[in-house]
Amino acid sequence: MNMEKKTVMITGATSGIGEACARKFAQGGYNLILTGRNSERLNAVKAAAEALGAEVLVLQFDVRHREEAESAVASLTGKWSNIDVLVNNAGLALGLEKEYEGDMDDWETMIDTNIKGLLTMTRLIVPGMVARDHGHVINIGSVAGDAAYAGGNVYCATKSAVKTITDGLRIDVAESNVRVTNIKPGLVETNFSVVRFHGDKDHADNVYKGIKPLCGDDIADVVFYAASAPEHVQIAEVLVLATHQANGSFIYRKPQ
Ligand code: NDP
Ligand code: 8X3
Repeated sequence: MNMEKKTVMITGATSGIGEACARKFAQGGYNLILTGRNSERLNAVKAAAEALGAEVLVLQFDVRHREEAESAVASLTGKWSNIDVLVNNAGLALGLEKEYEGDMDDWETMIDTNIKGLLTMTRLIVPGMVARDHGHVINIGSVAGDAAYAGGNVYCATKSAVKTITDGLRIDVAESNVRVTNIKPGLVETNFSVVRFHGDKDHADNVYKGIKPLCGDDIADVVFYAASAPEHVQIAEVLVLATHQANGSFIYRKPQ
């Protein structure tokens, strides 16, 4: 039997959770649309996914640039325009300063990427899902969206917005078979902390001292599980924490 493969679009597929999702969905028999800013990294992830049997299309753009996103999505034709799953993953934290000392450019970058970029992709992709009466939007939120932690202020607010935007979309598509999921990871060891601390690798490594953090594959497994549930089952929200993390603020670290 020649079953048509499903297609997943993953934003921020060049690293960490997005890259792990690319591998997982390739292994799971999907074709992939990988989006990101770094074409060299996109092509490396593409080659790895093709080696796992997926057909892969790469779209290079920055989710903060609405026109780039619009023309990338408009370039999709044929089977590539029928997206079954959108994983809104592109995102970042910058800084851990007190709110009254924070860098306003960092705030703008986080808000433009984590909130406005996610909304742009949702606005561009979901109409097709509604028209086909089929699809799944999986947003990568965070435990940070549940409550603020020290220095988290604006980043936590963006992930809180992801929760509300996800819940709002779920209401707006409830008449259709489109499903909407918010996956909320805790500590995941990726490039996330290196980016947060503006390239300071030692500082980033300290975040994961004394605890075994999650890895990108742990989150990709949960994303794929949600996407694989029967169509009448909507995994609305999942909080995924390392075993020694209790919430955004409380982490038990083994003495070194
Ligand atoms: P990484 O830094 O490893 O990956 C982030 C990805 O997002 C990269 O591919 C990055 O691309 C991309 N990205 C960032 N800004 C943009 C942009 N403007 N346009 C397009 N792509 C962009 O971190 P993670 O894999 O950990 O992060 C993925 C998501 O998971 C984020 O939304 C993050 O907030 C969330 N998350 C992470 C947790 C963690 O502890 N790691 C926990 C909870 C949630 P580039 O290399 O070009 O910057
Ligand atoms: C990423 C997890 O705890 O660093 O969203 O905010 S945390």
